[in-house]
Amino acid sequence: MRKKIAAANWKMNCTYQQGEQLLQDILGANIALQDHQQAIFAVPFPYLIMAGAKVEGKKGYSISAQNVYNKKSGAYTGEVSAEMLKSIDIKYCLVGHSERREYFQESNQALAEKLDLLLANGITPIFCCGEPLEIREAGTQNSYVAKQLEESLFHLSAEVISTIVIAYEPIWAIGTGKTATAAQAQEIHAYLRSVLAGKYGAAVADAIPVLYGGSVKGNNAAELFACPDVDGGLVGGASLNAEEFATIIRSLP
Ligand code: G2H
Repeated sequence: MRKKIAAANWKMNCTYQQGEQLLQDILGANIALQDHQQAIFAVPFPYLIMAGAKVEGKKGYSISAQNVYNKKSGAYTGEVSAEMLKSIDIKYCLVGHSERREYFQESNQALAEKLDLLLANGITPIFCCGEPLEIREAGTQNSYVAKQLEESLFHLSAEVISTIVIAYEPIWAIGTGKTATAAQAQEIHAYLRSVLAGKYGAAVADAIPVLYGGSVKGNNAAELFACPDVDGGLVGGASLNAEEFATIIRSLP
């Protein structure tokens, strides 16, 4: 069975103390995860070690970075490398969130480099893709996201790509309160899987979890996660509320 994942993306929110409390409250709910279920917290860099200590020994709970630099090491003031993340035992890292693509001009090529560095360091990338509103309105979202996959992922071998996680996040649904309907999510997730199958074969495509992101809440998670090609969610706003994120974790099939 494919992994089912509830991933919190705190973005640039919470002080250290608030973050510590939030984690404590969610973990305090003691939600037992099955072997195929994962709860992941993508927290700001300064909180990674604290968060790692909090989830230590808790089955199915892991910590993710929100970003990594696309160079190995060197004179890049202010940046964080994959090797640094590995050295503090970080298991996951978001790559190419739409906010990074938009505000920091991250190209598909630069994202491919980030993926390679993470994978070389044993960190699982959560690769984000998704179209802006004008592309959805023009009806060309399929080719738009297919290009994102092709340019950032398709240099990977079948064996390696089977280990990553993909998050589909329609930009028009991020933080806007507009969620893609379960039917819209299922349709494009199935399409993404068909693109992966076209390149790597059905077995590889079937192994890759594809999360949905964009205004996932406690009250819509179960319906979205019930779609056959939706393997959980990447959750922003609603992950900042312990009760709501606990509900989202409990909604994992
Ligand atoms: C999409 C999502 C989490 P939100 O960015 O990555 O945010 O749930 O606030 O729409």
